[in-house]
Amino acid sequence: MQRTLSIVKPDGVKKNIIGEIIKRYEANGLRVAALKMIHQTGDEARGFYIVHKERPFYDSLTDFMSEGPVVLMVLEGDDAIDKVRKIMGATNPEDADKGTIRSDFADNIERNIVHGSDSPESASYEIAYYFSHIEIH
Ligand code: 3AN
Repeated sequence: MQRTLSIVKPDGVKKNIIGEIIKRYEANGLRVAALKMIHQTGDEARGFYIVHKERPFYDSLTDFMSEGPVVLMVLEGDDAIDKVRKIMGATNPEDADKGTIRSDFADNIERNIVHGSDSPESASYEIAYYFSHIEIH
């Protein structure tokens, strides 16, 4: 059993596909262990993406992540981290396999609909960033 953090980003919320995204996770054997919607500040988004602070897209990415509400969820299941990344598809939707969330819905490499933790270490940091232990079931 493994846990990972997934986010429906502001573009996914605007496109009204929260349910479609959760449905794909559940259909692939993942269980929603925690769920909430927040509209975070720029500082909160910058803290979440602190590992990218030297990257050229850091300001633009964190502006985007705070432009509107996001849906945060903890997903649990066998191999949850890799499973979520396969269901999302490649970071750049042009490279994403057909049938993945990003191939089906994303506009570009930045506005790419969903986030998923990329390692057990980042999953631990990211889950604890948004959820307290009493919110995870
Ligand atoms: P992933 O979300 O697929 O793990 P990361 O961790 O490399 O991708 O990047 C974090 C986020 O930063 C991406 N989800 C995307 O929104 C944005 N991003 C990544 N690379 C670029 C880029 N070259 N230009 C603009 N935004 C980017």
